Amino acid sequence: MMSARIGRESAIGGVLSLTVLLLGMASCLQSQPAHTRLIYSHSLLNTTPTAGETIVNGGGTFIASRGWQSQAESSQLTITLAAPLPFEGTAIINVTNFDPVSQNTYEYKQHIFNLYSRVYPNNKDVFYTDAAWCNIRTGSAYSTGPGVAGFKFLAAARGLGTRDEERCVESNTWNLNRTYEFKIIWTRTYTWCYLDGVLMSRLPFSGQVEPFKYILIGRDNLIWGYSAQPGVIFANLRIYGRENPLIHLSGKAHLQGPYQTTTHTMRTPGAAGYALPLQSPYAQAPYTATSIPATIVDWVLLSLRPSATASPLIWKSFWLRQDGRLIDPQSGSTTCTWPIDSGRFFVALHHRNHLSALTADTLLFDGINASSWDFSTALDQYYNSRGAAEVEPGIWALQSGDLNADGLVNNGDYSLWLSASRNGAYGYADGDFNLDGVSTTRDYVIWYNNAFLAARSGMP
Ligand SMILES: [Ca+2]
Ligand SMILES: [Ca+2]
Repeated sequence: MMSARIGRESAIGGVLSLTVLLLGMASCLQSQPAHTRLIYSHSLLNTTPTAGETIVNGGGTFIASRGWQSQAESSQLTITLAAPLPFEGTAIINVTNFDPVSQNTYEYKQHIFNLYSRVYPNNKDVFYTDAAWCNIRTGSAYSTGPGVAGFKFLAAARGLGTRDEERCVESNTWNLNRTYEFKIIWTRTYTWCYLDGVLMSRLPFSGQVEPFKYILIGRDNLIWGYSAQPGVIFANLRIYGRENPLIHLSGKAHLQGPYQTTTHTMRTPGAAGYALPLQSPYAQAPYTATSIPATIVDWVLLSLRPSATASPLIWKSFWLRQDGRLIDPQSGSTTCTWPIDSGRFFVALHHRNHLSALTADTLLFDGINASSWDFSTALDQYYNSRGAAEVEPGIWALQSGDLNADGLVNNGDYSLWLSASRNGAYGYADGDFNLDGVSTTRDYVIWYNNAFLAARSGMP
């Protein structure tokens, strides 16, 4: 009886161990994503850009149909990408004529492939910044004996405090005639380094705030630092991203026109006796909803841009709820999404008769967590601290009256408003600055006050 019971518990223990093992394997597989969408590639046969990047050949030679060869310790092929890489991706490069045993005769530490978020003449200057980097370093220093050599893989997601490193495959022998493939995968948690599809090292990589933008092949810095392994021929650089990228925003803003100090919320069309159109009024991002919740105040238009003056990367129509929360009409959720790669972007908020607003700074979109921005808390949440009015103490709202969307509230808007008003516009109308369903002198007063203040958007 006793022995049967023990046996059963052992069996349960065995099942539990197996379950834990399988769960562990599953989470390990989950955290090693397959990035299959090509976002950048270059043959490395020349310096001709393929995607707006700049490529500088520092002391190497292009060999027809083979690639770029590092000729000396000082050799470097410097690739400055046109756009930063996502916060999750895979970089692959092929090397031939590769043997760290015989080619690392001068320096113990020689580099082959480096990803950086920023670069300096001496790249140790990145240590005390928020920079991110990954290096594959070779050298006879990383060897278990004569005739063999391997690597050190180094990575830091955010400055020296996050740096980690690991020696790997130090007993490898090498064949100059073979083609080897190096692969670095990075995510929000780890970075992995592979040789010919076999994992060499995995290092922690959490907290990255600066996306990779520089690829240094050979020497790992601009002037001073670790040198290149001479003789190696590099080719066929590829960078992949997530198959279905998505970024997330949790946002809040108020509109001056419909804001009511009695309820600390915005007036809704239902309460004012009219209905919102099911179709977004913004031509940049057409979207038609099947129904619109009664708590929604109006359609708004959001765009993302890498710099304050850059052209928008993407537009999308959203809803603004009476409490100021942005709602994604596709999901009805307060988490707003865009199907693009992670990165750092400014967010612009546009409304059909209020001044446009731009976030005062870039937001980091990591592809996993929702970034948040609240335009309602302070004027300095707005780029250039302009374009908002304090509608009650501590509550800021986009200023109303910009009917022609030129970033100013002035006579140009008045003319348009006057014709709308004379037409007796009611319901959903652009001349309705307070969104109460009719164009009246109440709207004129809003326009007048903002025009008197020479209200203008802070968006460049
Ligand atoms: Ca205007
Ligand atoms: Ca009105």
